[in-house]
Amino acid sequence: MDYFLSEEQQMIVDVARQITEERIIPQRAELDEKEEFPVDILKAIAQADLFGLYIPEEYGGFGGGSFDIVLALEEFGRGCVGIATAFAANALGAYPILISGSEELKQKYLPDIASGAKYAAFALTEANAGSDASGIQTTAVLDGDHWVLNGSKQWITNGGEANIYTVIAITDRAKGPRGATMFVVEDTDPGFSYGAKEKKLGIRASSTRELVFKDCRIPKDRVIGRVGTGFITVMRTLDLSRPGIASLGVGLGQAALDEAVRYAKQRVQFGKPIISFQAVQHMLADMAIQVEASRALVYATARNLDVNKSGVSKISSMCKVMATDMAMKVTTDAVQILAGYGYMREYPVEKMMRDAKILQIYEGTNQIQRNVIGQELNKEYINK
Ligand code: COS
Repeated sequence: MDYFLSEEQQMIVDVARQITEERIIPQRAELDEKEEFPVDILKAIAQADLFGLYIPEEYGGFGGGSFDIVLALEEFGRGCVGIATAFAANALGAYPILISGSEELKQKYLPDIASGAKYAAFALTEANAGSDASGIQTTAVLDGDHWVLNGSKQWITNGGEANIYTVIAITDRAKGPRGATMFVVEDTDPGFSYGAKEKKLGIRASSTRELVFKDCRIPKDRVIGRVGTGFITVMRTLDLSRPGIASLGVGLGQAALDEAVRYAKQRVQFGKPIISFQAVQHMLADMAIQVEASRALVYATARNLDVNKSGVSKISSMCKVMATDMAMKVTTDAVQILAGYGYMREYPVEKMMRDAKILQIYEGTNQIQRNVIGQELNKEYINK
């Protein structure tokens, strides 16, 4: 399908594709096996100026938006969702500053994120607050010219690798979601440390780690937006970032489809390539339909987000659900088509299936996305 990309958009795809072909695909199996963070590949992405795709030019970025980053993430996701996640987590970490940060915070942090000189991460989840995001326990208390943070954050992507963390903490428990505030914490801040690196089923080239705050003191001006607006900043951040996760699903689904078609053309059973059997053809056809339909929805959503800055929760959740459920199904079907070979590590599809699972879980489970969609429908139809 031709999506009639502009010259600039096609250039983003071409640059990301070259990095995927030359750097990501050759290294993905080894980085996955060794659970190694892709430092060199991230440097190559930074050299290609893709870290600042969605950051305004005045802060050293490319000045693009959601559609630009979605195009790059689809390509990286086609190569390796683990490596792509290490890259994507920077945008998730930067969005709170971009959405709600003061001019000073933007000038201080965004240029380094845009150049890839410093990595960013987003810290919301806690041991007892996953889907129930407003149930966080980490606290921040004002003490003179500093905020003092106590608590811990769990399963933080880029944990231990990032230098800039956007963290939500409770500043007034009595106010519920209106009593949460976001802060920037730097890796060198006193009282900030890391827990153990997690061992995961998939996306093993990305780092997932606990963040620990023990009387962590940060300057007063590191508040992102106004005190008490942290939960809304988090929700708006996720509205922006979820299409990125969806695009990883599209790239991954495309990669699994490509592997399955290539294999089905060369695998001979009962004297014929297995692609000539209708059972296999129908599986491939369904995979192709689902990949293309997901891509169309993700592109339409990202283009919409670039125009409408609010009221986008429903479409953002819709494309996240569709593309990531698709990725799980399509990668599972690819393993089925490659059968015994598909189950073995010499072939890439078993890793694709392992990587697909997280897409249905992180940045809000697909059950939470359906809640968001359902609630929005309820609101829309209230007067109809
Ligand atoms: N944009 C702006 N504001 C939003 C918003 C959005 N997308 N979604 C909610 N809000 C506001 C609400 O309007 C409400 O404000 P008021 O207090 O003024 O009414 C406030 O935020 C609280 O909203 P709500 O009552 O809907 O919050 P809930 O505690 O019921 O939580 C869900 C809602 C479940 C949707 C939320 O907790 C969620 O998204 N959970 C998943 C979190 C997640 O993705 N975790 C993954 C880890 S991050 S990698």
